[in-house]
Amino acid sequence: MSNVASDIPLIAIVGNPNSGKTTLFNLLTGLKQKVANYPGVTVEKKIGECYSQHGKKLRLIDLPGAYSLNARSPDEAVLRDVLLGRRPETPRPDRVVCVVDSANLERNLYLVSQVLELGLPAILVLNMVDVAEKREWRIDAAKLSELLGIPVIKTQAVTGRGLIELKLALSRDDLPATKWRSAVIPDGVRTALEQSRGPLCETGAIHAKASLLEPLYLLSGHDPTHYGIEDSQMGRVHELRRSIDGAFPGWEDELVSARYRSIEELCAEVLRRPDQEIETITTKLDRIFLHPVLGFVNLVFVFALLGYLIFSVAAAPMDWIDGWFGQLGAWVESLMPPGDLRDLIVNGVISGVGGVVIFLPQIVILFLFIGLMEDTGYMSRLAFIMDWLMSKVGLNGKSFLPFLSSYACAVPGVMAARTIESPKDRLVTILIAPLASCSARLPVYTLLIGLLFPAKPLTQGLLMMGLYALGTGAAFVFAWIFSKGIMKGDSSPMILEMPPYKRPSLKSILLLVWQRAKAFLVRAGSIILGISILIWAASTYPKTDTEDKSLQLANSFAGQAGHFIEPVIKPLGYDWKIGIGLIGSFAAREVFNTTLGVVYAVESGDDDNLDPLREKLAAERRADGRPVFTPLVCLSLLVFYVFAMQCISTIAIVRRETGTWKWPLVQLGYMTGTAYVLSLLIYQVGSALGY
Ligand code: BGO
Repeated sequence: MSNVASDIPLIAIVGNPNSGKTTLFNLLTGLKQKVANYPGVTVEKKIGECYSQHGKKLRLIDLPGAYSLNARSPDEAVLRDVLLGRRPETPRPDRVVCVVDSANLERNLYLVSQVLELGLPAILVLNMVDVAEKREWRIDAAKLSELLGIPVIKTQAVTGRGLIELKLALSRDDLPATKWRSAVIPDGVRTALEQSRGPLCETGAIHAKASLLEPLYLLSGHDPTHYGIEDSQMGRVHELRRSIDGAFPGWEDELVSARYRSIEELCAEVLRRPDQEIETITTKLDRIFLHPVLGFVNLVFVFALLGYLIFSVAAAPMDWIDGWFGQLGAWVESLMPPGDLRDLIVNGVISGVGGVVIFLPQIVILFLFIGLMEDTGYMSRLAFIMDWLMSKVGLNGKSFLPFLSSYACAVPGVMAARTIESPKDRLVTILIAPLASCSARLPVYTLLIGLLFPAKPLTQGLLMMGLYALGTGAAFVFAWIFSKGIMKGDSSPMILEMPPYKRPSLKSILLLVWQRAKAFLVRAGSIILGISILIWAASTYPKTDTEDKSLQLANSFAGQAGHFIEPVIKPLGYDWKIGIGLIGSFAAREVFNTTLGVVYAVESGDDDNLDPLREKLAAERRADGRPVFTPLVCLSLLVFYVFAMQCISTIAIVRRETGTWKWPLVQLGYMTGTAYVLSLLIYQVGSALGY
């Protein structure tokens, strides 16, 4: 999105993540906003318009949340670069609105102190005053304003409280910048930074007229992505950094401490807390949900309940959908004369798409559950309880939220890893994210578990939970291997926001469920439909001059492909028809069901293709009369699907997020390799033991 340079002032909203910036931005701009990405990075850029209390037009930019300008993540690097005017496509803001969470005043003031020092006219917004008031914290805004020399306004962005005062302050043409300095750069360091200016100019990192803060933040940043610096020049930047570190050991830590000391002094003057922390509902509930033992018991209970609901509650609506697709197929058959076109519609389109759409009820339950956990604030507690487990494998709790979203789909999960500061932790999280059993695996799990334990919802639920646990456990093991053994780099300490619990909003949960259900149906109606037609065509052509449908299938393109890979998958217990399913599902996992649906429908001809797929699989026999889908084969397949990397979209997003093909290929290799070895072990050992 280009920004037309104009005389309308550009106002940046900055603050820590979860301080309420976006809520405030939405409150000010309403629907007048545009969302795009900053070029070169996957960080969201939000620009909007609003009017001040005196009717003056203003442009607002909601900058990425950050804890410090010493950037540790791409989000923080973008914030630093925009505020320093280092991003040509985004003009340097004319003013800043610093948003802080009043209930976390000291920590939030760290970033504010750095931003204010940039010398821009500023307003400080003390948001979430309601939370601070509940705890009986008294913040003297007038005194704070006097000490900082800028307007300080209390708001509650979710209700609009303080909005008028903020808009009045935004109207001021004489908005001041602060004179407050929280940290003074020692003379020696200042000289060294001055001296680094020349070499930094040569690398193209800064302009000759750049303020001293540019070398300061570039040389004390921890994120390797420096905007506008060629990779070939980064060596020079690191060299400069090392030389300052060598001459003034610990200079950065000293600056950090000095800043915190000034903030403490400031807070001592303006903040009064009760001697004893006030008990809120949140602190009471947290005593249970964050308890080392009770919290964990609760977590297991929540996931067991989810597994059970997915099988018990979803069963009836799944039967209805199955019935509707059956009737639709029968109806089309009764209307059309036999032939390839009827075959395509009934066996390709209806069987293929129906085989996936039937899982809609389970997807809806899964997302209702996720929505409920997110909207009540329980999700952040889950991340907190998992922190100790994560720390055992060399990660921190921040990796858990991206991992948790991967249970829905690895694509948003991988994207959510952007919030992790340490590049190493971020990469490890991206590598293990697809081991979380995503919703595309659900159809495959359900089909195979149904074959293993027909009509036993409790056992089915437990096995389902077992598969989720297997994927999760494996993710921890691989995280440990990657972070301890293979990759180097520091892990950053966890800074996790714990929002107060709140009553879930039915509207926002239903919106989430609707969006996910829609995405699922759109996928079924586009990608899955396309693949179904392809698979139908591959299983129908070339035509063999025979009445025998099985022979026709075996000679088709799909049959030939299945036979081609059969030697590789036979040791796992799979035949060539399962092979066709495996090949199909390398694009997307749920295509396994689609493929088998199409393959068996094509093979069986028109007469009995309306039976549920599970019954057809149960009846399938090998040449020697033994069933194809024995319990051992089902188990081997289930384990294969827990581990194998079968998702083009995830591969594409990992390529985009890591900027190289190396990592998606590593992921494809280690996941599919593990899937193969474990499925092989299960089948071979199980067979040897006589199962
Ligand atoms: C959740 N008061 C209170 N009490 N909450 C506020 C206020 C306020 O003044 N302002 C914002 N919030 P963002 P960033 C949430 O989403 O604007 C809340 O990152 C939840 N969500 O509603 O996103 C706001 O842009 C589940 O809360 O912040 C949001 O800076 C449980 O603060 C959160 C509890 O606001 C962050 C809260 C699924």
